[in-house]
Amino acid sequence: MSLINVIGLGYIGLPTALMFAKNGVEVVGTDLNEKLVTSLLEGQLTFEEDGMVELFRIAQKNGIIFSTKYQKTDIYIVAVPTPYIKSNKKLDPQYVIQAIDQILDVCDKGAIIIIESTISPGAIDKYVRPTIEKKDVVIGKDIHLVHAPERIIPGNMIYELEYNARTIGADDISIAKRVKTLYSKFCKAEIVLTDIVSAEMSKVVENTYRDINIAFANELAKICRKDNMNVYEIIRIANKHPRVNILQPGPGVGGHCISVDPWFLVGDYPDLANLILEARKINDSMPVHVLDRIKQLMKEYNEIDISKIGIYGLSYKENVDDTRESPTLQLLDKMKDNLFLGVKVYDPFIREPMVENQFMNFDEFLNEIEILVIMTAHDHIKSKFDLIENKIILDTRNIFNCSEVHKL
Ligand code: SAJ
Repeated sequence: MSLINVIGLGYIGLPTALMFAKNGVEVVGTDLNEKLVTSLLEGQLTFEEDGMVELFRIAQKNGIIFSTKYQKTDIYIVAVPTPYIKSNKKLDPQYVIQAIDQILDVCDKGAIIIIESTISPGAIDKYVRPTIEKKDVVIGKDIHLVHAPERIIPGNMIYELEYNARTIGADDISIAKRVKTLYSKFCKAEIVLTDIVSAEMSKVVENTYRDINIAFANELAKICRKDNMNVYEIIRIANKHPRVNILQPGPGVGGHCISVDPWFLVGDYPDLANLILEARKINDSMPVHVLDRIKQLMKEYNEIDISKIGIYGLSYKENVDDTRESPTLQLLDKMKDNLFLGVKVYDPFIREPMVENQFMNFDEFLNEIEILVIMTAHDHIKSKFDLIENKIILDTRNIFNCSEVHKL
């Protein structure tokens, strides 16, 4: 098996590179960020994830290399960021295009470029093929294109790398089969082969489906709040129906996937993507709903001082240190707009200061507050009820099941 060069060592590229290295593949991980590469070369991981430390040690033992340079080889895996452009909601393909350009400068003839980053349907046709053709490189002969979108979930990435089904989209079935053999080195689940556009679209559809489902749960939460119904009880009962599976309401949808991918469809199909847009709006409205709930509680408890509000959880979901698109950051922005100044913040996973009045010690944080707003369901808080029960608690994640705790 030849060397593979993984381009982009972030949340997806790094664990993928380590997994290949663990399973006997010769791997070079490349990232343009020198600080990141230096840190990996010194044996320091760049983010926390269950099982990563052990996986990293094994990959190091097996000789994984990290570099800022693209390698001359015949298999590339591209896992670079694919943000959306805020003004028109379309995919921003600049990092993918840069990666392709640099691969073409060094690759062997007949190389396979596998794009793992999530991209909008048609992005390979629109941006990647022209980038290649501009260099007089013939796709299907000098270079082969594959889209193999990842599906792993932060917090359970290492397990899911092995056990999630995968999709491989290629122009040519024989190339798809070669890439399937490669991923079968660690992937024990089904690997579906298809064309490139179907792979692009199915990935975006999966995350959009979840966004819409969560939006439904969030809308139900607002309806139930209006007439004092228990949304969690109602969803629990409805989900007993064999063909119903409603997700959970929450303070908003964060992360780099579910809150981003649906925008690709809205951006490319503005006249058609109505339900998708509405779901995005509902989920994006949840931090404001949380703020309204805080205001209600302040009234109910006789105008508690704003500086006595404590926000627990900065990351976008439980047990991770990832704050991308976090509902808490959106809530803090809304609070600032509403002159909610002096609000205290704590997250056991965030050890560097990133917002104002952020505490690094849980007890000191608790000493300063009267209202505790739980934004993230870290395991850390679940065992701490005895420490917080004297606070006014707004539990936006439905962790605590008792009548004194307030909900969305
Ligand atoms: N959320 C809710 N209610 C729910 C479930 C989630 O409010 O019932 C919120 C979470 O708190 C979070 C956001 O939605 O803020 C997204 O969280 P998530 O756990 O659903 O998904 P991500 O963004 O961490 O990862 C997803 C994964 N998708 C799932 O279907 C679980 C993963 O499989 C994808 O690979 C990843 O997106 C991606 O890269 O696309």
